Amino acid sequence: MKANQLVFKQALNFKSASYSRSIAITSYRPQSNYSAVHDYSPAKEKSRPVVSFYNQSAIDVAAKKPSVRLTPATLLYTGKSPDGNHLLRSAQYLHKELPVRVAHRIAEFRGLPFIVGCNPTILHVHELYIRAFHLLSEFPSIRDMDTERQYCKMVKTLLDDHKDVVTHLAEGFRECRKHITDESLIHNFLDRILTSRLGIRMLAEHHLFLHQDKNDSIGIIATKMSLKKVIEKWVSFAREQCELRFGYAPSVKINGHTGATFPYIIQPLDYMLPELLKNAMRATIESHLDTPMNLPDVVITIASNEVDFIIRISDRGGGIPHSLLKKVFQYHFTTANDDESVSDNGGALGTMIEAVNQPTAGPLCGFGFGLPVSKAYAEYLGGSISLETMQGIGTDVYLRLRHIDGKQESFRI
Ligand code: ADP
Ligand code: K
Ligand code: MG
Repeated sequence: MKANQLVFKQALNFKSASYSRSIAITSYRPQSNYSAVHDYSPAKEKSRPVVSFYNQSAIDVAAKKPSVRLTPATLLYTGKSPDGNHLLRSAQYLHKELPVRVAHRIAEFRGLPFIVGCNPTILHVHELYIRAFHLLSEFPSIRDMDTERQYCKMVKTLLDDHKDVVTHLAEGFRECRKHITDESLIHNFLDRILTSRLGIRMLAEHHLFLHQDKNDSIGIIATKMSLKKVIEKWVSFAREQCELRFGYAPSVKINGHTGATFPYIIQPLDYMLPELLKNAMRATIESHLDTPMNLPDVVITIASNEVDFIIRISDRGGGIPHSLLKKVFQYHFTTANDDESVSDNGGALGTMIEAVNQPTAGPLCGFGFGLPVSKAYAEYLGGSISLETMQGIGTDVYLRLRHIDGKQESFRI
């Protein structure tokens, strides 16, 4: 590592006056990367050290601005115009909004305790955000479709560069949380960065998807989502995971409003449902190890009304002991043994908590992120996750979410 990079890495976490001086002396050379917009090159960009474009004053200015959050209804109704003008307007909104959101996150990284901010994995994510800020804030105004295409290309690359952020945060904080006595500090930081990330990704994907011409969706909004079908997709996935690990899986029954279809955003469900289903199935199997051929069903009940929809997942997996009940929503809390979880790093682990982006594989349990992340996402979407457990029998998990076209205002992304 070059000397100036090292100083930068150390300096990143100081909030003192010497902090800005050390950056100023060693590094900052303002330079726009976009004199020639049309040759945005991800490879060239990535080879630049973060230190070469770190611009704290620009980040400070952006971090002071408020975020402009949109309702899904706004996304839905501004989603189409024959002349393509909606694409320009949507890109212009992102162009203004994304740097602000990223700057807010950078400010939070800087507010972490020194010992946490120094963790190499966390520092890596911090640098990813600084790089993203640079790319997003230096991009020239978007006035024509040519620039808009370049912008999409950059946003796509950024989404890809950031796909493993949740895994990295999980690893980084697992390593350094022993130094932190205040559990809520980590909890609040992770809640905020993960939900903000969900919001940014939904907005970015919405814009990219607006380019596709589909009958059943506008951007990220599935206009006639069948809740039962989405659930069934994740039931198959979770059962496959069980079969891989145990050789068998419990059956699942779905009842209630099984015919319900309504407009909704599938991405967050694609994270929450597999996590909740894996938990129910694992508990079912582990509490019936003596009778593997006679497993009780997992029963899912759907209810949809004018305001919200509710998914109840009931298992007969023995329930959650009194002594653990308070802990299950904590980040990193798990009852999985080390050997059944995080043995191979990049592969299974990488994908388990990345279901939003790569919903194809992942172990049954292990990082202790399933419940807390699902709860944070549900609350971000104006809903909730609650849990009723009957010790000795089983657990009911209620996932409650607001309709985006319901009688009350839904939520803001
Ligand atoms: P992980 O699945 O990686 O352990 P989670 O946050 O999904 O992390 O769950 C945390 C813990 O909560 C699990 O390890 C398990 O002990 C407990 N738990 C979650 N759901 C259930 C359930 N349906 N029945 C029994 N225990 C559960
Ligand atoms: K947990
Ligand atoms: Mg889990």
